[in-house]
Amino acid sequence: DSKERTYIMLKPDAVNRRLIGEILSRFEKRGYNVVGLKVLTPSRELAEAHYAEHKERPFFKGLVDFLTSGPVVAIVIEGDNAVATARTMIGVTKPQASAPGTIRGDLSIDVGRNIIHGSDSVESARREIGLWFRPVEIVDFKPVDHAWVYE
Ligand code: DAT
Ligand code: MG
Repeated sequence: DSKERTYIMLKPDAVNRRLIGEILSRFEKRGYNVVGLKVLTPSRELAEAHYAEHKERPFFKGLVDFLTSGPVVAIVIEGDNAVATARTMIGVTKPQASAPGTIRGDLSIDVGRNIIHGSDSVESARREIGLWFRPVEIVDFKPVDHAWVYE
């Protein structure tokens, strides 16, 4: 399914460190399409809704403080197996356990500054895209090189 979508978010550390282009280019070069993209500083309500599954965890407040501290880049990526492949490209939650070659493994050190979010399942992706984007903010398009990326 070359139309699978995932929600990717560059956190305030990535934006402040001017890593937007570096990170976005990895998905683009791989062959994934950017079909939604915006910069915003999320409200507390939005950040808490995004991380609702972690609301009882000790790091929740710090996580929400961090996410609301500065701009994030909200992104919808589309392509075959986008959810799982993006997670592989991102690495694991702890940057020091993330392999070199992954985004976190190449560009971050600390779990609280791990620079990027990626949806963990197709269900989460649907929920998160709905939280961060209105339908009109996501485009339906097929790049002209489609046949050079997919057999
Ligand atoms: P992921 O972002 O890899 O999906 P997660 O959903 O378990 O990881 O946690 C969401 C974010 O919360 C994670 O990117 C960074 C932060 N976090 C997770 N575990 C943490 C911990 N033990 N200490 C501090 N922050 C943590
Ligand atoms: Mg997660």
